[in-house]
Amino acid sequence: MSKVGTTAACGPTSCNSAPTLVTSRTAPPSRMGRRPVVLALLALLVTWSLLQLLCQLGGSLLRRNTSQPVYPDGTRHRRAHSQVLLWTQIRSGSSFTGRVLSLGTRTFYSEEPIRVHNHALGRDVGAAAAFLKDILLCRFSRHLEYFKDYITWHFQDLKVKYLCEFEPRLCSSPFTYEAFCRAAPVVVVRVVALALRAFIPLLEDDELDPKVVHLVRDPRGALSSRRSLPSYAHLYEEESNVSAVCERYREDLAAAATLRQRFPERYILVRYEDLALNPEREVRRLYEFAGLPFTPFVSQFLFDHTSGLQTREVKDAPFSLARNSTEVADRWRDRMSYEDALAIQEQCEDVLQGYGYEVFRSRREYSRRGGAAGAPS
Ligand SMILES: *[C@@H]1O[C@H](CO)[C@@H](O)[C@H](O)[C@H]1NC(C)=O
Ligand SMILES: *[C@@H]1O[C@H](CO)[C@@H](O)[C@H](O)[C@H]1NC(C)=O
Ligand SMILES: CC(=O)N[C@H]1CO[C@H](CO)[C@@H](O)[C@@H]1O
Repeated sequence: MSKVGTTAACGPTSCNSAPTLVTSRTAPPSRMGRRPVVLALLALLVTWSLLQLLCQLGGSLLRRNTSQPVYPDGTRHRRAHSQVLLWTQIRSGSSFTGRVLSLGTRTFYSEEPIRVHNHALGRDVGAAAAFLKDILLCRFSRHLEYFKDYITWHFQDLKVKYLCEFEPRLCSSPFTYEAFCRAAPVVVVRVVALALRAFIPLLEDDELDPKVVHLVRDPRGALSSRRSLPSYAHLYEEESNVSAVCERYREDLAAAATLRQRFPERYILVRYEDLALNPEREVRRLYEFAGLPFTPFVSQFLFDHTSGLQTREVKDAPFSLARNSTEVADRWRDRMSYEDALAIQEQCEDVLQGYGYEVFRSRREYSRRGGAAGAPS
């Protein structure tokens, strides 16, 4: 598995997570020290998952027999869990956000494999939606390729990561994953490849109960970050071509308006920059939306990973917001020339305004950093 970590290192949004994994593997002292903690966590997790599963099974059997109208309209059957889709594009902070959403024991975290492993599927919205549905319903055994290539090395969900480090054989079976996934009250899936309109059929599907977290980043920042990726990180033409990128943002903006109107409680917009500037406020909002308890553990995690005070964490933190996140939010302006920014603004101005980002009108404005002065137009 460590071989996978070094070669196929680039996931949809993170190229830095895999090397981290490798580092932690080659550091035996800290692993040894963590063993009792891992065991305890694991025992807790297994017990808790089994209980959840039993409750759900018991609940659904009882309900099926005794009371017919679980749902008043009689068409919807009882769902084992709810689903949260983290809908985003690459280099937009979704590794961090996904990690934050899957901190507690109530979630199970998956990734859509479409961008990296099945890119062509992304062009067929119907087929992609059907595939996503299987992931949302934890049907991993129907997609063994997905399971083998993808899940096993993506350790965003620490619960699964510890489990696999502790007992690799458990992680070689899709059924283990299905059991853990089904036991979790909330399944979180990160979606990177697809335009937001692909979400609409999932909302209309009676077997699902999905919500969408639409995570966006200033396209100038996202493009700047994509341009600084190493060459082995595969970037698709539509992810680096400015006019194509702006078009994707534009389409998503239109889909967002539809979702807001038709399913107001199922859609939330989160901006990378707000997350970086006010991590706790934004994550509280996210947790409430997802129906997850915001615990002191989450709060501590956020502080450790965004305050910039935990220098020890910087080196082995697998996400981009691990430093002083206030500074990270608009660091792209140091890397991108005014001319490059102008070229993007030319194509993206409506999009920037639609998402509430500042459009710079002069070189002076661009180089000025005035905190609150950069108010959305
Ligand atoms: C970007 O895509 C557009 C079509 O969307 C095309 O006309 C243009 O040549 C592309 N630019 C580059 C640099 O490839
Ligand atoms: C983080 O960056 C902001 C903005 O540059 C600064 O005001 C703050 O003091 C920094 N925090 C730490 C802990 O360095
Ligand atoms: C196991 C159990 O409780 N079965 C009951 C299901 O409901 C029918 C009536 O609808 C009963 O006859 C069964 O005993």
